Amino acid sequence: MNESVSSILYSGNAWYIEELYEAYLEDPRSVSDSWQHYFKTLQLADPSAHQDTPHSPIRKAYYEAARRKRHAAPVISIGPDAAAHQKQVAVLQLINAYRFRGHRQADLDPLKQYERPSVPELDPAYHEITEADMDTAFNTGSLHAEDEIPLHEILAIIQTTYCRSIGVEYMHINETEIKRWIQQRLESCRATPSFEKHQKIRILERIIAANALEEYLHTKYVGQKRFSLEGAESLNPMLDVLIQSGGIAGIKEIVIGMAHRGRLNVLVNVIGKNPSELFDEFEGKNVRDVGSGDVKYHLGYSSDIETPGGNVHLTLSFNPSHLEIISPVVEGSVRARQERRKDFARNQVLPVLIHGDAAFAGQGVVMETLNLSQTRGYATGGTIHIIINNQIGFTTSDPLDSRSTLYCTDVAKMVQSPIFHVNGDDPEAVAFVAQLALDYRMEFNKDVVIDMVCYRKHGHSETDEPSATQPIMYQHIRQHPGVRSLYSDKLITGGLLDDEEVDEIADNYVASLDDNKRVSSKHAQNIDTEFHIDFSPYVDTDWDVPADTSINKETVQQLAEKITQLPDDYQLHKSVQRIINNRAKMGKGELPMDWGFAETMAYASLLESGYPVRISGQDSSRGTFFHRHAVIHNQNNGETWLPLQHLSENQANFLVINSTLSEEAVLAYEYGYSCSEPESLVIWEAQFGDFANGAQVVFDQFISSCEAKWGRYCGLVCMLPHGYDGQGPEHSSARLERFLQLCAEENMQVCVPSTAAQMFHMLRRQMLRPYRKPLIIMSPKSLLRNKLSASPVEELTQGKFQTVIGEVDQIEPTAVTRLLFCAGKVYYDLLEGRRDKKIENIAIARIEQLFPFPKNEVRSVIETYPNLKEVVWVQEEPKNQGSWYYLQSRGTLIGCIDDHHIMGYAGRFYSASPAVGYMSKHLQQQRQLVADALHLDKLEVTHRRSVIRT
Ligand SMILES: Cc1ncc(C[n+]2csc(CCOP(=O)(O)OP(=O)(O)O)c2C)c(N)n1
Repeated sequence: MNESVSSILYSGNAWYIEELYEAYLEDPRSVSDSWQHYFKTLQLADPSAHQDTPHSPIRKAYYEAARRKRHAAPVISIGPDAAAHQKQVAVLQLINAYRFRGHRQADLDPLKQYERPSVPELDPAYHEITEADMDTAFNTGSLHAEDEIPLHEILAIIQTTYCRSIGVEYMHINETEIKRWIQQRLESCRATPSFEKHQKIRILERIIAANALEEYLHTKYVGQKRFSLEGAESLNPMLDVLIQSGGIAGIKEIVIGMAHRGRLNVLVNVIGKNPSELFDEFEGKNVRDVGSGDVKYHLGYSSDIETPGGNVHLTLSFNPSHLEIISPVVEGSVRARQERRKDFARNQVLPVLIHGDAAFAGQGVVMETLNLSQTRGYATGGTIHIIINNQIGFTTSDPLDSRSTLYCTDVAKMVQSPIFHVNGDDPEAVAFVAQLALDYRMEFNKDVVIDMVCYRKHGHSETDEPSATQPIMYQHIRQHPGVRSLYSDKLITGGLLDDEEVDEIADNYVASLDDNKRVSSKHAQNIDTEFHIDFSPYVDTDWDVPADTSINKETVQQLAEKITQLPDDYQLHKSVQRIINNRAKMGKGELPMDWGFAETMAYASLLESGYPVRISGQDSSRGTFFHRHAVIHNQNNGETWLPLQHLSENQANFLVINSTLSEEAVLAYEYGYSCSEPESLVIWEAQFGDFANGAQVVFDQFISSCEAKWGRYCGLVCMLPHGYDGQGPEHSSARLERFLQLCAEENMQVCVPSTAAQMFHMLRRQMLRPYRKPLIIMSPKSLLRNKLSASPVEELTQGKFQTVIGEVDQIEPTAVTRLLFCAGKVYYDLLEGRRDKKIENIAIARIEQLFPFPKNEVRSVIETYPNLKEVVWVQEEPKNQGSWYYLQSRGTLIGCIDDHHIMGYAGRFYSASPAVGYMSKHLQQQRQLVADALHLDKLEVTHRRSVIRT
């Protein structure tokens, strides 16, 4: 191979070579001899090269479509002179090098702390181009210039485009069409915006407002934390572009997620919170009458803003301090809003996520959220990510410490996102990039990143001293005039405004703050409430508000038929066929109904009543334990069928999703979804309950506390498979104790259903009651196949969810001296043990809802037994886990027993690990705890007895 050809065959040039190859295939003479020779040998050497070339019909169609869309770029023409051709190739390589790596030499840092790195490929000499070539005219390829211009002009164009205030990474994108689109947008204007006077003044106004608010708060509330935006004021004009241009592009709602930095500023200056509300919060007044409340920089807000394209509803999500966890929450909320609007193109509701540089690079949930972005169950049509890259995370500013990547944004390349780095000191470039990112998102429905490089004027908060750890950086910052002054000067020098006019903008703004006037863009007057989320039916309702969850016999039969009907010629796997056959029998009452049937019937009946159902989790469509089969696979051709989508014409939407292998982002997403859609049954299912620990932050910071902190309601259901089957430490416990510890103030429900019918009624109750609180279910595993837990089909037509199930056998109440309470599958071990040994003085009751604790029901069970001496809690979990500690707290079991009762415990002993790893040991422990509970002294005691009395 010719050396100069081989030297450019590095992967970065693949796109360029692809183009040459395409030209070669169309007309071999259109490329130079050396390339002809090379392509010929390539084809001879590797016949498979043909498979993925434009010869393949798919590729050909793709190229043709791309070519049609592309602007009229001339095909590279290479004349007969080989040396000239080589030079031309070198020039094209140089142009391409700027597309790939120009960002490395872009002017991005307002603090100008570092020398811009030298990048060999950006040096003409690297491509064997000499000074003498500079005046020679070359073909520019597609640089939006005349066909042939002198090389020094080409160089000026590519440097202007790629190395000024905007540094672009986009050549990592696989799709040529997308690369071309970005290239066209950048190169056609040399990445140099030309705003009109009124647009520039609007940008300036937003910068002055951003800056003036911080100064106002600084003087009025001395020493109070506000996580100032100073140094990053260009964020506000950027958001202004997204909102105003978003409105023009047809966006109706924007949901914003952001952390602490600049949040107060965005709330007041962008979303339009009344300044007086913020001032009240600074003064510590309890302005929002919600439970325990939250600090001001975590609060959300909504408003409607006028744009030339109509009103845009803005929502800033409530979020905790835990960095980045708001990202999937926003995505879930956006998806719910899109579905409410039937916005299946996903172009009416836009997610905007504002990140810190350290958090974006450091928090794993960022990657998990990006991984959701193009999946069927989670896509939101593309998110605009904005990084407030102040080049520091608390005290960590050295990239050697804060990340392993060149840029803080590199993780976004995993979804082929283009990345626009932009200097925050150039607000026009910032506004240009915002428009470009928005257009990109609307065109391709994919994620896009704006990395606004800026600085942080003060410490992490205003009470923090930054120069102790960043002395040099803060020397630069102290000398920096600030973007407000830089941009004012620019407009004054350009003759657009004079000093007085600039001062007037600032004075008017401060006067508005003094007068408590709204300072954001114009608020909309005629607000369309059609798509507003209405939680009013659920305010101040109680968990025990009655709900008729039964369905009549005809409905049972009709639904059972529908969920077992399949299209003709549908070949099922034989195990699935058996399950479907059994479901048909269950519907007719010929078989007791199992959990899979009962659950499916709950969904079917809710769908028929107009409640959409959305279930997500790992392998949820089949069910980890092979019990659900919400998606049926045709064994002949792989087609799928979802019976629950074929109930009737007017049914609500059913969606079941095999989620990505994430807990944190997926659970947060479902939380966000359910908070925005109270009329949908939203279920997240863990594969095994303990994997929910990867999402603990979501339980702690959102699910259990969103109402107390922010007054937000959420009806999310979490199914956490739980139960001791001898599968070892990692698959036994959903860590029930943690959920019970989080329970207070009726914040959520924790239930352990023990029969199929209970599952049915519990799921229906979740929607039919006017009550929206999270429901945590310790869901079954081996119990799914336990015949004793199956229910007669009549239980669907009568009854309701029972928070406590009392004794089911014929036990004479006066004979009972010991009452066992338990939850979940251990009940069946106790029942069998007692029946087996014909014990008559022990009654067994199940507490199916552990929180809110059903005191009255528990007490009435206790009162059934006049000669009762002992109330014993029986659990499979070790003593330091499960419910035992919780049940000793006031308001629970201990509060229900009388003075003359002894309260005892039968269960596993204290343990560091949730369960043992050996089946034999598990069985031995299980026998022992049942023996302890049933007082079977004959049983050999092989480990320390675990009955205690308090
Ligand atoms: C998960 C999590 N870890 C740690 C913190 C504490 N913390 C708050 S802000 C911050 C630095 C964030 O840096 P960056 O993302 O760059 O944003 P900046 O504050 O610089 O705007 C840290 C470590 C937190 N809030 N959440």
